[in-house]
Parts: sequence; C-alpha cells; structure tokens
Amino acid sequence: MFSTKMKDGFLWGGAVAAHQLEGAWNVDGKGISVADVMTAGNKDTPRKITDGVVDGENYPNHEAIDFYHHYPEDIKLMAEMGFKCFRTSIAWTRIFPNGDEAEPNEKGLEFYDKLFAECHKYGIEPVVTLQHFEMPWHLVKKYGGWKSRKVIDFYVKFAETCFQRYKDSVKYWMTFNEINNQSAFSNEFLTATDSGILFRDSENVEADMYQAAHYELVASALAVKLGHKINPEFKIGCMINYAQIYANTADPKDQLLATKVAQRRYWFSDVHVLGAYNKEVDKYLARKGYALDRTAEDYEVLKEGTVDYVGFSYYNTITVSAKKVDPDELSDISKAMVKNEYLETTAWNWEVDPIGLRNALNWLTDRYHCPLFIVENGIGAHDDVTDDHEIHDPYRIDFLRAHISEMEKAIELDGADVMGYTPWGCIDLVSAGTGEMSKRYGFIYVDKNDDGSGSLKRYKKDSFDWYKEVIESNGEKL
Ligand code: BGP
Repeated sequence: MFSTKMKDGFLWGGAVAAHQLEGAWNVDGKGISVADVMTAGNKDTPRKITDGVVDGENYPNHEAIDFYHHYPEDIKLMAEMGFKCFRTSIAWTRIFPNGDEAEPNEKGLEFYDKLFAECHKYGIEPVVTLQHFEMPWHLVKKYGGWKSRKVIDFYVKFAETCFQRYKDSVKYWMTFNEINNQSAFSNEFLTATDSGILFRDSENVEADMYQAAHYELVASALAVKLGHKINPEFKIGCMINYAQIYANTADPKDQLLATKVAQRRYWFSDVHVLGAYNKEVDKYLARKGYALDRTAEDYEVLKEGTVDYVGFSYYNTITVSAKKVDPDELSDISKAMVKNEYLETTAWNWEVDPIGLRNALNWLTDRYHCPLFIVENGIGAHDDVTDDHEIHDPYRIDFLRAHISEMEKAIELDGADVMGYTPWGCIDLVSAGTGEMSKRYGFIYVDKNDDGSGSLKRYKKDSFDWYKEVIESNGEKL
C-alpha cells in the first residue's frame, strides 16, 4: 500500500473560464469576444460563429451564470468546500475591449481586483489563464486573429497590464488555454477559439494554424519573460489538452501512427517547455512547403521564455488506427481516431478512462521533467433536481474518485510531481463545446436552462460534500 495523502500545499480547487460563467458581456465597457458571437448548440448541432452579434440569435455566454454579479456568493461556497485555489481567466475584452487600444479599461481591471480580493479573504489562491477561448472579436475581424504578427504585441500588452496590476494578488498564471486543440484543425470551433481563425477567411487552414500557433508561442514566451521580471515569484505555466494516444492494435503501423499523432498534438508543449520545435514537425512543415514567418529572433525568444510548469486538462484518451490514415499521410489528427472498445462513454460520447490520467502523468513527467498541474478534469452530465432542491450525482463522484485515485498512484508509485488538481466547472456553467447549460460539471448547481430561463439560484449537489471531505483529508478520503 502507499500513502494517498498529498504533500502540504497541494492546490486542491476548481476551474472555470471567464466567458463561460461571468456573463455581463457588455457591462462596464467590456468588448465583444469570439465567445460572444457563438450561438447555442448541442451534442448533434455545432455552435455557429455569427458575423458579430446578430439580433434574434441565442448567445448563451452573454448572461452565462452571471458570476459577474454573483461572485461573492460563489467564492463563499468554494471556500466552504475548502478550496486552496480557484482557476479562472481574465476576459481580455474587459481589459482591452477591442484588443488594440492604447489604454486599458479601468472598470474591467477593477472587477478582477475585487474578485481576487474575495478569493484571498478565504485564503484561496487565484490561478489565472490569460487567453481562454475569448480573444477580442475586433482582432479576429481586423487582423485575422493570430494569423497576424501584430497580435503578439497586443497580447503582450494585455499580459503586462495584468501582471503589473495583479502582481501581488496572483502568483499562478497560464498563458493560453488548450493551445493544442487546433491540431484538429478541420473543426472551426477549435481554430476559432484557439486562434481566431475562421474558415471563411482562410485559404489554407492548416498553414494558417501553424503560423498562428507560432505567433502564440512567441507571445507566450515573451509574456513568461516579462512576468518573471515583474515578479520573480510568479509561476507561469502553459496549458494543453492532454490525451494519451493509444494505438488501436499491436500492429506496428498503428503504433507508428500513435507516435506521429503525439508529435503533432504535443509539439506545442515541446516549444513551451523545451523552447524548441520537435524535429518531426519541422520536417512536416518543410515537406508541405509551408513557408512560415519564423525568425531567428523568434527562436531565441522561445528558448528564453520557457514555462515553469505544465498545466493540462484531462478528459479522455485518443485511439488511432492506421486503417484510417497512413502514418506518412497524417495531417489533421482527428482523421486518425477510432472508438476505443474498452471504454465506456458519457452522455456526450466522451470516453471515460481514469487509468489514462496515470498514463498522462507518466508521459508528461518523462518528456518534460517539470511540475505538472491538472487544471481541468470532470464529467459533463445531466443532473436532476428534487422538489427539495437536492441533486444526487453519484456518477460525478465515481468519475472524480476514480481519476483522483489514479493521480495519487502516479504521484506515489510513479514519482510524478503534481502541484494541484482543479476539476473543471466546479460551478455549473456554459459548455464551451456545445453552448449548453444542461451539460453540467459542477459541485454547485445553477438554476439556468438551455433556453436561458431559470432563477440563477445556486444549490449544493451531493458531490459538494464529498469533495469537501476529499480536500479536508488532503486526498486520503475518497
Ligand atoms: C476544455 C475547455 C473548457 C471546458 C471543458 C469542457 O476543453 O478548456 O473551457 O469547457 O473543456 O468542455 P465542454 O464545455 O465542451 O464540455
């Protein structure tokens, strides 16, 4: 047997993102973000990206759960669960409404002053992502999003403004949320949310994606360098979506494909952590004839601005088959995927694989030799509310228990250095992928429906008390 008590200072908490819970989309000078022009969808209907905010469309992020006005009540509930940290993002459009202004919006800065003060009141450490799927829409329209080198300067200015303003109230930062989602670039939602790349404005989405990601990585490295200068105590991480890549069979061709998919999906974190591109991606870009704008100075910056830790979200794993794509023909990784016959799925068809989290922690430890932070994990599920406003969610407890248990094995048996664990959507919020409220992740239920109706009242689910005990026992009591 081994101890399942986490080390002192382990960051138990929860995670959210500004655009998915704040609402108040046009309040106190906030500008329109890419998330503000995304309509509601569902499991079978993708969200539409409209050309600006169009009358008569349903935009679920506009009100979300109105955290902007409810945050004192919500942070209090998180404190009651014993949170040590709270991961959120700063909406770029609250600080620079269009993204390219000379001066920041003071009202937007004040909101986060108040939010972080509220966290510290309860001893909760904020963990802050700078770009979480919410870049200013103006930058998308005027500059083509991250396809333009100019956006590096706008982002660095945004980062510097936040670092200066919150240098004494925020220690943990992440530069870009799930920067590697766009490796599945045939999905416009992923290229739009990561990089502001719209299919209607792109002649070659793949080439644009590699260019945009390069600029983002340079911007991230510049921000890391700057952040460390502003406060040497800052811990600045990257954030990737991590899914272990499994070969569908023991056929060596499947294994080769699994290796290739991992290279195309994790070169982003190679650059963030190791300060250099992986060789395979360089060869691939040359083979495709993509002449990207990557300068000698960029390469220096990438080397100098490496991150302090790897933050990652973990939801599922990816299984690939060479029957679908020849390893030498791989381009969009989603084309190589098949269903894993060993795994159950959620109501939204996401495969459930707790052991995959242990695999993830082993793989990331071996590749990067640096601290890891599980900044998202969880199950989106339908919840039923009783007449007494109780929510019995054993499926959520089972899911989280199984994952935490695998995390503990990776730490105690395998030697992974894990800083903390912040399950996704600790309070119900708008799903990023579908725009639904009914895909719920929280320990706290919010009375809000997909059609926008609801009282916005908050109720504790059974998982609330369960997670409280997990934190109280520092991971011993699952
Ligand atoms: C991650 C994102 C989050 C979040 C989560 C769950 O990709 O970082 O923003 O929403 O996935 O996804 P969904 O909301 O689509 O269920």
